[in-house]
Order: sequence, then C-alpha cells, then structure tokens
Amino acid sequence: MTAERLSLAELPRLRREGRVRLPPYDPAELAVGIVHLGVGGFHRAHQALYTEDAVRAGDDPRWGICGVTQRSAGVVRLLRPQDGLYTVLDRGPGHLSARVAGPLREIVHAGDEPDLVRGRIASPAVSIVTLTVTEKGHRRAGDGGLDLADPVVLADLAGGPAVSAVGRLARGLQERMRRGGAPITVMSCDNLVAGGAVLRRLVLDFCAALPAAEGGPLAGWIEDAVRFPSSVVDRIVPAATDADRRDAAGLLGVRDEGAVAAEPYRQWVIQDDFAAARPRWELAGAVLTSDVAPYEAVKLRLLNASHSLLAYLGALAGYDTIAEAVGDPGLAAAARRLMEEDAGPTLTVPPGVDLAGYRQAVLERFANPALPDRTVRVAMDGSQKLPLRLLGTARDRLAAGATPEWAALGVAAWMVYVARGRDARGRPLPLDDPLADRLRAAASGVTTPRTLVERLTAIEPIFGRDLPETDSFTTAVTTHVTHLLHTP
Ligand code: CS2
Repeated sequence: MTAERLSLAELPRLRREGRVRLPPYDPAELAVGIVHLGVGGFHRAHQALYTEDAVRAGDDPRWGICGVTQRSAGVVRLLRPQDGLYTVLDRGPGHLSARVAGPLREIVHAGDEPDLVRGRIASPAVSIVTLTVTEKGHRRAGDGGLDLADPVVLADLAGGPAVSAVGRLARGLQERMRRGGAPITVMSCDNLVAGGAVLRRLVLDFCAALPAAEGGPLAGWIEDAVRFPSSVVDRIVPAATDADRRDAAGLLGVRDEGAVAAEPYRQWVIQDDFAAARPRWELAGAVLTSDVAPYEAVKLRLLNASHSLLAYLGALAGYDTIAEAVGDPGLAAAARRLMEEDAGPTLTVPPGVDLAGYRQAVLERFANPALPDRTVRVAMDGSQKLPLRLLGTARDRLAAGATPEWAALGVAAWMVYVARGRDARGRPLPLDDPLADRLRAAASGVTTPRTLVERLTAIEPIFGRDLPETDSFTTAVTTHVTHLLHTP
C-alpha cells in the first residue's frame, strides 16, 4: 500500500486526474461555523456531506465543521494528518463511487483539548452545535431527565473538564454566555424521540443541579438565546473496514485512514427552529419543517425497529450481516409484518411520504449486498434502543386493543440474544450494552421462558411499570421466547 496520505497537498493532483469527486471549494478557506460532538463514521457520511453540499450550492464558506470526538482519540489520528479530508464510498448493488469531503476543518479529542472545545462553542463565528452521541451518550435516568446518579455527570457538575456530552455542551454554553451570549442552535441528530426537547431538558437539568448562583443565570440565558431543534437522520453507515480503506486507496492513489462506506440513500429532516444563521441545508436535499415528529416515528418504528428485529433474529440464526438476515424469507416476512401490522397503524403519514414505498425501500436497503452491515453492530445497546423502536409501537397497539405480535417477537429475540449469548452455530454473541451487567444478572440461572420474561421486563428503565403488568404483551413475548429457545 502506498505510504502517502490523503491531504490538502494532494488535492491539485486529484483534481488533475479527475477520478473522484472532490470538495467543490478550497477547504482551507472554510471558516468554522459548526461544532459537532461525536465525529464518527455516521457524521462523516451524513451531516458533513449535506453541509458540504449546502456550502457549494449556497456559495457560503461560513460552514466548516469542528468535529469533536468524545471518547477515543482514534479519529484525531485518522483525520488530522489528512487535514480533515476523507473519502466516502457510496456502495450500492453493482455500484461504487467515491467522493473526498473537506468540511471537517478541525478534529479535536475533547479529553485532550477541553478548552478548545469550550472555546469553539463560545465562539461568535459558531452558531450551531450538532450532536450524534448515541442513545446511551445522553446519560438519561429512567424518567428521561439527566441521570444525577451517574458518576460522570456528578464529576462534570463538580467542575473540572467536562466528560459527558451534556456536561461539555453546558460548559461551552456557559462560556458563550460569559463572552457576550450570542444566540446559538443546538441540534440533536441521534435516533431519539423528540431529540431536541430531550437535549434541552438534559441541559436545563444540568443547570438546575449546579449551585443556584451559577445554574440560575445560565438556565435563564439558555431559555432566551438557545434553540434545540430535533432532526431525523437516515443513512446506513457500517463501521469502516480494511476493504473500505483499500478501495479508497485504489481510487485515490494515496492512503486514506478516514475512509468510510455508506449506502447511496440519505435523508435528513430538520425542525426549522434556529436561533441564528444556518447553512441552507435544503439546497442539499434536506427537508426543513415545523414538525419532525411524524418523520421521526416513521423512521424509528419502521426502519430502526425492523433493523433491530433482523439484528437479533439474524444474529441468533448465525447470520453475520443484515443483508444475509433479510435474505432469509422467514425473517424478511417478520420484518415486513412488524412494519405493516404493528407499526403502520400507529403512524401519522408525513407529507410526501408513501408508507408502502418506504417499507419496501427499507427492505431493499437492508438487502444491499455491497454494504456488509453486521448484525452485532445493530444489536448493540438494545436496552437503549428497544423502548424507542419497539415498545412505543407495542404500547400504542395495546391501547388500541390489539396484540403487537411482531414487536413482541423483536423483544423476545432480544431476550434470547441476552440469555443465550450464542448463535445457532455456537459462536458467542457480544452483549455490548450499558446495562449489560444488569441484563446478565437478570437472565442468569433462569430455567423457564416465563421467568426470563418476568426478570427482564422487570427492568424498569427499559419496560416501565406498565408493560410487565400487561398480560397480553408478556404472554405474546413468552410464546415467542419459548419458540426461539427451542430453535437450535
Ligand atoms: C441502526 C442505525 O445502529 C442501529 O441500531 O439501526 O444505526 C441505522 O443504521 C441508522 O439509523 C440508519 O439511518
């Protein structure tokens, strides 16, 4: 493999060769106008590209991004030597194309450079903070507010460099208030229900837990000057692989350690509620709307719910990828029926969306043979995902007097995944979940399906108080668990 790395210095050569799409401007001339917390593969293949496209279409160089990595410094090592440049490979059935993207103007590991992160959020040139910090990264308690029993949150409240996403955000906003308090927008880009309202509540909970003389003025300023729109993001972006880096190097003629592959499809629906300037993302195909809730429910309850169902059933059956899982007619039928029979009746159809077409497209996207997305990736963090993806649907159907059979199957598959920890071929299945210890303890020594369902549904942060008491739900889950446990 070639020793040279992708960098700004390579752009003139790449432009002359004309083999891949390149940033349609000189990246070095972009100012930093956005801070993004959670600069993983998803951000690089989704929001960063929309932003780059909006910069080009609107001829507006204000919107370079300062990408902040929250946990590991790995992304800094990948992207800093490349001046923030990286390749996104579009992998569709029988189709491969590549573009080099340049909107990431700074890459910062928050743990190493906390002052830089705070200073950027406070900078008057920055008018937007976006976040993809995962469901668990929000550190919510069972009631949806900030988990004030979490030692990381407590340490952040006590002062010193913040470690949690909400702590970093709140400290950055505090610094901004001190430096004049220019209005700013904080936009949630995680797979949450009402992510903007969730984030706002968490930040205000953080303020309320600070000493009153400190937290009171901050909360007051946030109420006045900060907006928290929700947004719905969609693009399947598996973890980058050696094959991605190899293909990128083949196309570029230099190494790209930051290459990431994604499906061709992308969608972004944004609540149009900004405190100050923003890129004209609509020029890049984003939908700006006053109400994202119907889009959010469609995405979580159709795409993400059937993704999780296929991940647990598929992993148990020994399928490594989502494409293999959806290639199994029984599993594909379960995913289809979850979308049609359980989720469908709970949805309000958003303007311009055809639900039958959406469902069909979801199954086709999952079947994409060119993009190996691992079942265990999607199976991760089930305790955080199930309530948003399956249990809302279950509750709505139960309230309508129906039994949500397919949502119950998804829950049962997760339970068997947790309890058995092995696939049909005897290979271990990782339990990667912030509640892993609690889940393992609940499932250990259990001898009957009924007890397994009782023990796991008793975990209140996941199932609340209502679902363990709802017989038609627990009976449906138990029937599926029984069946799955008897399937080798
Ligand atoms: C997946 C999502 O990780 C998961 O559980 O369901 O990451 C999914 O790939 C994205 O939401 C697609 O937009």
